[in-house]
Amino acid sequence: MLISFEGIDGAGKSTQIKKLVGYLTLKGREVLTLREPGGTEVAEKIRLILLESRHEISPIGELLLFSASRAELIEEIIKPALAENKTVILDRFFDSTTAYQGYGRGLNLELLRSIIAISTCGITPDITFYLDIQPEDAIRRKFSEKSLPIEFDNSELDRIERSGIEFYRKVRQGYLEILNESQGRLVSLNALDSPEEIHQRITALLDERLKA
Ligand code: T5A
Repeated sequence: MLISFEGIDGAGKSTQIKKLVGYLTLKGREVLTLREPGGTEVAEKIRLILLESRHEISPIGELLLFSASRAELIEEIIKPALAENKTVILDRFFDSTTAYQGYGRGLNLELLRSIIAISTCGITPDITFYLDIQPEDAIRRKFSEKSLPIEFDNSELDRIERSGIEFYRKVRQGYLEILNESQGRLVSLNALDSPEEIHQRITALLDERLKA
């Protein structure tokens, strides 16, 4: 089974993934968690370029770098893990590309679909949990220890995070479009609920799907 988590930065994906890994492991499943971009030696190097570098990267360059990282992860780790019947949990997958590079940066969605098809070899999650949150709430949560308003040129922010609040509004709108078109693959969760409430909903849904 392939499960992905999506949402804007600070939505609570990593928090939920940790809880879900505990739950599935207790149920006797062999679970592998991976994050994008990253997950292989080459993909981690691409992650550094994408997030940590101070260089300007064009939208199309950004798209191709995220896609190259994904292609490495698919070939080296995801395909073999699925073949061994492992449960793979992804902290972001191709919906992030559609939301961030498509809706956020404004790249052509048809072009994106073709590149996603090439980089994933057509592999699609069985279920995607989308944690919905307004950008302002996500920023407040992520930087709760710091004073507001957060300046987006803050040197502690990564390259994508420095894109600004308007960018994040477009990304969230993109996720809502993806959700509408997903024919049930994406499940929307209110990221403002407590971590435990969200976890209960995720496990209830997964148990239901596994039974079916
Ligand atoms: N990107 C990625 C693209 O542009 N295109 C792509 O194709 C791909 C794959 C990756 C960046 O790359 C971009 C998107 C991203 O900008 P990243 O460093 O991997 O960056 O960052 P994120 O995936 O955004 O991870 P974050 O850690 O920022 O956010 P999470 O994992 O969603 O949030 P989490 O769980 O760390 O929680 C954040 C804070 O909120 C608290 C937590 O304790 C933590 O303090 N929290 C809650 N508080 C209250 N209620 C809840 N329900 C809470 N859940 C968590």
